[in-house]
Amino acid sequence: MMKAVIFDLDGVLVTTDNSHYLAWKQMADEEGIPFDREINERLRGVSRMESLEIILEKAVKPYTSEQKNELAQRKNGYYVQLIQQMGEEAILPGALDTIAQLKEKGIKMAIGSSSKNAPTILKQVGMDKVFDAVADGNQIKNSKPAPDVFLLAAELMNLPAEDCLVVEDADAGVEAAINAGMKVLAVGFAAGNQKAHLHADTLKDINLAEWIVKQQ
Ligand code: B16
Ligand code: MG
Repeated sequence: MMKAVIFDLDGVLVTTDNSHYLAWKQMADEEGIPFDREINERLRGVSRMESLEIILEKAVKPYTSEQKNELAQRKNGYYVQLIQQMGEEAILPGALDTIAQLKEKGIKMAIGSSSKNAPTILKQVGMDKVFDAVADGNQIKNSKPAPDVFLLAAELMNLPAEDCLVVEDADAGVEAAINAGMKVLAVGFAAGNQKAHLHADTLKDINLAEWIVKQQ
C-alpha cells in the first residue's frame, strides 16, 4: 500500500541546478577545462566526485586524486556561497501545495537527495522541519543510480520500499528508484523518461496526493 513520498531535492522541490552550473563553470574556467550547459545536464542527480570525473573528461592534463579533491572542494565553496543567498523564491512551482496536500492526507514524506548540502538547502528555503526523514549524500556510499539513498529514506520512515513513491528530475534518480523497487514520478528534465510510472512537467501539473489516495 502506498504510504509515503520520497522527494529528490535539487530540481524537484528547489531550483539549485543553476547554482551547481555556475559553481562548476567557475572552477572549470579557472582550470581551462571546456564546460557548458550540455555537459552540465549529465551531472543532474550525480554525486559531486562523479560529476567532477565527467567534467575532467575534457581536461587536457591528468589530475591526481589530491588535486581532484581540491577541485571538488573549490567548486563546493563557490556553490555554498551561492546557496547561502537563496531563499523561498528557489522553491519550484507546485512544491508547497503538493507537500500541504500530502500532509493533509496523512501521507509520510522524506527527502532522498545525492547532495551533501541538502540540510543547508532545506534550511535556506524554510523546509527543514517539514519531512519525516532526510536521507542525503552524507549518509550513503553509492550514489544514484544505486538505490541506497531511497532505501535509507524508506528505512528511516520504517516503511518497506513498495510503500514509497519517488519524485525525481534526473534519469539517474529514476533508475535508482526503480532499483529500489519503488514507483516513480518523473518531473522536469526527466519528465520524458519512459521507465517512470508517472510523468509531469512540474509538481503543479499533477495532483499527487489524489493519485496516492487512489492507490490505497
Ligand atoms: P553536492 P539531488 C544532486 O542533488 C544534484 O542534482 C547534483 O547535480 C549534485 O552533483 C549532487 O546533488 C551532489 O551535490 O555537491 O551538494 O553534494 O538532485 O539528488 O537532490
Ligand atoms: Mg535532482
